[in-house]
Amino acid sequence: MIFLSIFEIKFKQIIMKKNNNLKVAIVMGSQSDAKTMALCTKVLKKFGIKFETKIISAHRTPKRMYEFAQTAEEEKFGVIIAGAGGSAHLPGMISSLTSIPVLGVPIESKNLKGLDSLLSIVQMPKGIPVGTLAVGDNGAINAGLLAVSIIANTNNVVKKRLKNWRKLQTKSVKKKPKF
Ligand code: RP5
Repeated sequence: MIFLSIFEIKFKQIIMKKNNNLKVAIVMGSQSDAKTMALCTKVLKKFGIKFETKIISAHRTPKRMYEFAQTAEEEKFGVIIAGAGGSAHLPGMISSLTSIPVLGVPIESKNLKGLDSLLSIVQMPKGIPVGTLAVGDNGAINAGLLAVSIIANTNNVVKKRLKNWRKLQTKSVKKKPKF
């Protein structure tokens, strides 16, 4: 029994070591998504997590999307954040090609204010999941934070930073409103 738990601890340490420098990929369908998706990069920088950014469109650059998703694991990405607007199939298509967790950020579109993007991303039929965040800036920031949480599972330094950041956030909320 004791031997087993020592073995389990060692195994966990090995897995942690192997995964403690996983990167995050931030991909977006168009240059026009960059302003929103920049908020993800801000979050990741704050927590000292490595990331790469790319423009990948499911319909305009399908080969690029395929190649990216096929090589994402060997490139040591631990999370993929995909932002897209309109008929936003990018996150779902990427998720269909890799088992790395995919977080979808619905970009606020001009005509439908992002409702089109939200429904396209959130309504994935069972079998291929996409973790869908809120429309626009809130979604981009929370996608960054969720990526931090996922990376924190195998990286104790990041876990500590996340816990501290949450404590500070809680402290910053005033008990009484100002009028
Ligand atoms: C999607 O189409 C992109 O994610 C973007 O949100 C939307 C519009 O793209 P542009 O026409 O601005 O390039 O693929």
